[in-house]
Amino acid sequence: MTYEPAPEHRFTFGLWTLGNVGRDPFGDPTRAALDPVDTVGLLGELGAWGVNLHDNDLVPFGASAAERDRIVKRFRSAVDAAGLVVPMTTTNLFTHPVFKDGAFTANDPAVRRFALQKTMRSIDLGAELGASTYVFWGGREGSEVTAAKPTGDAYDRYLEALNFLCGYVRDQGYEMRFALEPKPNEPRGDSFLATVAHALTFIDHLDHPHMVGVNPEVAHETMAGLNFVHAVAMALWAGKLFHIDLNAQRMSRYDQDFRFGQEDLKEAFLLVRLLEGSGYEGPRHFDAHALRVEDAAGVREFARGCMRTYLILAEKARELDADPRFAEALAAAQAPALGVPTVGAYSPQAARELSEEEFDLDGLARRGAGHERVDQLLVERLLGVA
Ligand SMILES: [Mn+2]
Repeated sequence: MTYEPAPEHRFTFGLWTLGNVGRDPFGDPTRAALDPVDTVGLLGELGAWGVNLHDNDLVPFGASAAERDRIVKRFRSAVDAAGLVVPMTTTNLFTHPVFKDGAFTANDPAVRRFALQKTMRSIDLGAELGASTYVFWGGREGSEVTAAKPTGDAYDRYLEALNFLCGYVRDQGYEMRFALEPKPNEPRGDSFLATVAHALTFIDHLDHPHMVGVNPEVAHETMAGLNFVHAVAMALWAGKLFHIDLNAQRMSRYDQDFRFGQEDLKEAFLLVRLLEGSGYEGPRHFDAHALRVEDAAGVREFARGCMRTYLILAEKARELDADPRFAEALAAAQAPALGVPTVGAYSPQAARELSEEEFDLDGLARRGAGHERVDQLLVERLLGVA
């Protein structure tokens, strides 16, 4: 295996990822800004499938209609020349000071209306570029002062915004689905739609829930101290994994957006194994950036590293699942038995039979689970000594 990325692997990067200039809350940029056309060229050269963007990664805030059209046309040519696609786009509702108190959940109704207008224009841009997924990361939807922003009202306004935008997409006839991206905090003290489970509950209340899924991100769920593989598995189980943001993160830190696989290799491995075994056909999107200490060569190394690590882990997962010792260990751990219904659907007959069943409770309680051997085989495979 050469682990060379190719378009069929469906790897994508945002303009903002390779274009990250290394600014942080304490320091100025360490790298020059990249022309989106150059980013697209680099992605094509590295074997990526697609490029994603926020409206303002491409078109500056406040650009005239003529300027916008000129920029989009030039970008479109570069995307085509590089053999890429634009599968996902999103809106920047967090950089401009007007969004300091949020966008769809800002207390000021004028800010909320402007946020919707900006998003409609950004959805038009996505449709023009052929994007089939539109991501909503909450950005500054949240607060530091809970008493100043009634939470139930905020969720009412969030719901109203998403319902309005679903209506807009349907009315325009765009083939586009929405994916909500949860995050527990940062830049706000507390964010709305904090986790994947929050988002799944929210979606059930929408007018067109089938149009809306989730875009889980490794870093965001990990910041909340949660098991990311569980979150993705639950999204798949609910039929709601519309997109995914891959990166790496240590728990209880700021949003690190590290190269995929930089931290917690075992979780990265389990995630790749889950995605590759699930039938998920969407993009493998890296929402990450090179470390602030890197230069242009480091940015290239970062992008190649994300994709190579994914391909290496996918191969390890195939090897593990083809290993008869691992299958035996899973059988001994009764993992396949979890796929067997417990009692089936309720019926008076089934209830009668169950009420008469006798159990060897001492025997059941004494039985070892066999989980240690499963994990050790997995670790040895990951370490390359299997
Ligand atoms: Mn993200």
